[in-house]
Amino acid sequence: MERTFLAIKPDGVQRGLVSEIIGRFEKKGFTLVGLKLLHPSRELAEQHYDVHRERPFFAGLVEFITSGPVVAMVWEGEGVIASARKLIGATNPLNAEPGTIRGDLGINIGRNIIHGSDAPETAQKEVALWFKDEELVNWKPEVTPWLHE
Ligand code: YYY
Ligand code: MG
Repeated sequence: MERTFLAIKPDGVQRGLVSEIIGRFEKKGFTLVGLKLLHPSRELAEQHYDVHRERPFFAGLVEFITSGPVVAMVWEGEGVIASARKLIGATNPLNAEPGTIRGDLGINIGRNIIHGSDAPETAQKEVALWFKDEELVNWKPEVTPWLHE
């Protein structure tokens, strides 16, 4: 079953948006299989955003992501990687559609509340970077027959 890595960034945690955000993925019908609150190290943040290392915003991005606790999560479900990206919305909250997390809750690209893996390869890499195997729970909600034909 497909899995993706999502992280509520320090702004989302500081603003008290954790339950609001987790609720959206729960209500959609995806399954939470990993969850922890942690204050990311610089090393973890730099590895996570390695593809952006040469971009002008990299230093500020790492500074921000390490500035406080983050809620790291793994969610499971059919099509969860692409669907979560849709629920999250465009990178710049000012361009994100209403109804998306960034569209509803944010106004600034450097404070865009949540991260979501963008493809199957990155999802696999990010899940492995943030979680040990034993931190992930294999389970199937009883509600499954009511979500799938
Ligand atoms: O995947 P997503 O988070 O939507 O955007 P990315 O293009 O991967 O950029 C990662 C992260 O970097 C973004 O969430 C905010 C920040 N950022 C920025 O501060 N300024 C930019 N011009 C582009 C991205
Ligand atoms: Mg990205």
